Amino acid sequence: AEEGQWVLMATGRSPTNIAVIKYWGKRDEALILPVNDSISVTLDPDHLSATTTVAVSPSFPSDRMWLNGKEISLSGGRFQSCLREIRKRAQDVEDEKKGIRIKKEDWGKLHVHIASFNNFPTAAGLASSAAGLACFVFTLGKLMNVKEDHGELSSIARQGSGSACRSIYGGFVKWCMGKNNDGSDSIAVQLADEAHWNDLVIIIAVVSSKQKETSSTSGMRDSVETSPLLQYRAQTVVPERVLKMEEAIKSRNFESFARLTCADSNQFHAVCLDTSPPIFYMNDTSHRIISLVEKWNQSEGTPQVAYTFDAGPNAVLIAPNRKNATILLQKLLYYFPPQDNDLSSYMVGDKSILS
Ligand code: 2P0
Repeated sequence: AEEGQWVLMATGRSPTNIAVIKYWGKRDEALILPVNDSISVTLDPDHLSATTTVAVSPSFPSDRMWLNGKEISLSGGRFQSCLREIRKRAQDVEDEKKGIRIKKEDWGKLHVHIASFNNFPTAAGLASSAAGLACFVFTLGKLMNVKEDHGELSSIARQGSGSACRSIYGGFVKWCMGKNNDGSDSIAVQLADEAHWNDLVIIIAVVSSKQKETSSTSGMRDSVETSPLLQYRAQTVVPERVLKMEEAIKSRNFESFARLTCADSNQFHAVCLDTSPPIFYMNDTSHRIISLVEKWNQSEGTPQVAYTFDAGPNAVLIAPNRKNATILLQKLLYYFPPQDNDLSSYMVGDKSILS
């Protein structure tokens, strides 16, 4: 092909992840370094994931990006950070069939076009930035023949959105906060792979598909500046909880996993309430779902299902098996009949959440 006419492309897919030990608060805003470790479950890519195609061509005069078919601005610092970090690590690329050779020193002169699609409603407030940024970094790395390992890629994705670093891996993932000031050790590690705890079923109850009022980024900034509970949580509660959660995951101990997951979600929302001015992410329906689960768990004497809520009112419910998932869906349908129109359930994972 003549110069200026060729286009080279790569496509990738990344699922979103749900934190069971929450990330809330940064110690460095520019590098996105957190105040505590966090742990998450990466979902099955068939359900909530981003698919991204990155193209490069000498005929592209600038970097451009489309999200769900609509062009969005790439001028935000976070995309630029990821683009810069991947470009720095780009290697020689050769595509004999197309007769394309790109020397690593030439990548700086080439512009990229990025098209990303979510297979779930972006507006539903279901952690779309985690999947999107992880996918962007991973696919760009593939296109530019970047040789760095998953840990290094997670560190780059982190600079796009904190929670994105955990979506570089499937299964159960820990984001280690790290000690260094340059972020070199603030990376994600896989605790257990996709096949480890196959029986778990995740159900997402969409309480509201409205966009959240307080963004995570500004919400956690306010919490760091004003919440005394956040300091206590980060220094005293989370370190111990992370160890217990790692143990619960390793031994597939659902009782311990469920208690830790619910407690951590509740403490995260307590930190939000402890922020000045207070941040309300959950609503009345969210609270009713918590009561429903707590009553069920108490009546059985041991957790039947775990709940966790992120920066919005939607409930993420984790059942230990299909039997409990089915009972849960029956309860949700009974207490929140569809004509109420304030809650629709979305079941993630036919056989399991993990594939
Ligand atoms: C988490 N959340 O651990 C927590 C729980 C929301 C509640 O990570 O500023 O979108 O891009 O680093 O990653 C949401 O925060 O924030 C989040 P930035 P992000 O999943």
